[in-house]
Amino acid sequence: GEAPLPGCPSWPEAFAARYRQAGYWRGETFGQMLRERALRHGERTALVAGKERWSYRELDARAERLAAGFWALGIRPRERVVVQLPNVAAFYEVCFALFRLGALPVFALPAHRSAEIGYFCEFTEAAAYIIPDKHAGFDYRTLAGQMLGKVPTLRKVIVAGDPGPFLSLRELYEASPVAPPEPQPSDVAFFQLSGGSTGAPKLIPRTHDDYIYSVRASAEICQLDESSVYLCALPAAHNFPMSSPGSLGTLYAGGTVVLAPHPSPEEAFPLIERERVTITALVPPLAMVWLEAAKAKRHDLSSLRVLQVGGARLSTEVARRVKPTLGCTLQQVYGMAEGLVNYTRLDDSEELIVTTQGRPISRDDEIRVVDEDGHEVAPGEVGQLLTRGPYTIRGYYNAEAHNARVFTDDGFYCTGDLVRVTPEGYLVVEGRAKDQINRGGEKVAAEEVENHLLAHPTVQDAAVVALPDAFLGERTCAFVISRGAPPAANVLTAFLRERGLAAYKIPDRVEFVPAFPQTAVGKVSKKALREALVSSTRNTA
Ligand code: J2J
Repeated sequence: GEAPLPGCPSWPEAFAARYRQAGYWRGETFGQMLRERALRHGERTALVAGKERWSYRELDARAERLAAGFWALGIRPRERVVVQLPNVAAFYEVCFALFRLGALPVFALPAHRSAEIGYFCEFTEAAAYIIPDKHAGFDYRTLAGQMLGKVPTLRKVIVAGDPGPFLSLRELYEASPVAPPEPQPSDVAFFQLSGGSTGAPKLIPRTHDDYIYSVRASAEICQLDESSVYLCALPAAHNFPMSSPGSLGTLYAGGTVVLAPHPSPEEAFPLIERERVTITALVPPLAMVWLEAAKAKRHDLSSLRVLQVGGARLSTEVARRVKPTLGCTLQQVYGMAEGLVNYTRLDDSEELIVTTQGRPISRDDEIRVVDEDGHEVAPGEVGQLLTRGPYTIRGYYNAEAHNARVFTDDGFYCTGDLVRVTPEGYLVVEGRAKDQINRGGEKVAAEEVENHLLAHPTVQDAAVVALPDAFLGERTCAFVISRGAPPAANVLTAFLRERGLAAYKIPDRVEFVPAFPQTAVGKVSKKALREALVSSTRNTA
């Protein structure tokens, strides 16, 4: 085969050989997988989205023609394509077309704006950007116009919908069929985004081999088969609804993926009733909203067998309500776009299901729980989780210095999560050692927001911390030391919005302070800031 993509650390040959030998990596690509499913399940429904219902044959045929269309446009294997689509059928034809061509999607979220998209386009030297026309009141074509003006590598903007001045996805179907060269199973297939804790988001290179393994094994753990109907209510491009087992796991198993345009009960419950949905995935705040709404019993949700909850810590109290209220099995999912995914198993005891975040997919997921000096803690003690395995990356894309910090010399990924391991070998997430806020499953890197705040002339220094919240788990609070008289808080939040920062990263609260508390070594003590906030909130409540 060809040399690996530059800037993408890979597994040492001895590990790769072991993972193949053990049958994890089976030498399959996503392009081949869909083709094979189309042969096997031709007329079964692969996808339901709005008025669209695509059979496996149709999805495969569309991906094939679109791959030819991308090729005719001049998009070549290994070129990066920023894909920012909401939960629409086009997302999947675009993905599979790029997979088949070996061009590499960079999976942006619909909430991202010019700050994030500009960064992804520039950092990956993207050749194309694929968007909806409008979604949730935002016109992505305006954003695309700005990107074309500032990213020299960007040659094409492709719109799923009314193209305005750009190319429409539909036009690409008209290219004459060609069979572009197909990628190798060991090639990088796409980039996922890291939740991150540093100034710039990191890109996660996932190969066909490693991702298909995680998808296949996840589908088995969740007992998916041809009769499974998966409701994709979270943003389709996120790693959780994409692969744990998500829509790709459902397609792997020959089931049906139903797309919800929005995860609210108003949108999702009628779909569950109409399509007889058997499994879906939520973040904890949504699970709480669903449990409340289900009490009204306005919809028949009896087809639902599994409710997966993950992305942030689910409280034991809420976890206990799932089975009595929805009549289905709860499955806790603790995963990360970098790789490792843990599941409670469907036949686990209720106690394990409600009190733990599950155990790894693979026997070859290696787990180490270490203290601040990197020494393994005693069994059952809390420490940082390090992991290595057949679907966990060995490094981020083009990030040598950062990789040296968050991967050990022997290739373990330092998750930044504080966990303990139960006697049964299940993980419980106890906290975090990384500078990140987990806002109801949406990850905010403190430093990224701080850097944007520092660009404002009145901001001398900024520290972003998590504020405990009953609904989201955490909200963001920005502590700011101002130069001279502090501006109004909404001047700063408006400034961040103008800089094109995604809405979920805008601080929920801004507090002006004369100085930051410091640690013994003279760094900003975020712990002391958090504590000050909690006690002042208590005082004002
Ligand atoms: C506590 N924290 C959790 C959980 C993730 C499946 C499920 C989730 C993700 C995901 C994913 C948690 N309890 N159950 O990619 O395939 C926090 C941890 C973790 C970080 C990863 C998947 N589940 N977390 O959330 O890349 O801090 O992936 O390191 O977005 O979310 O975030 P992300």
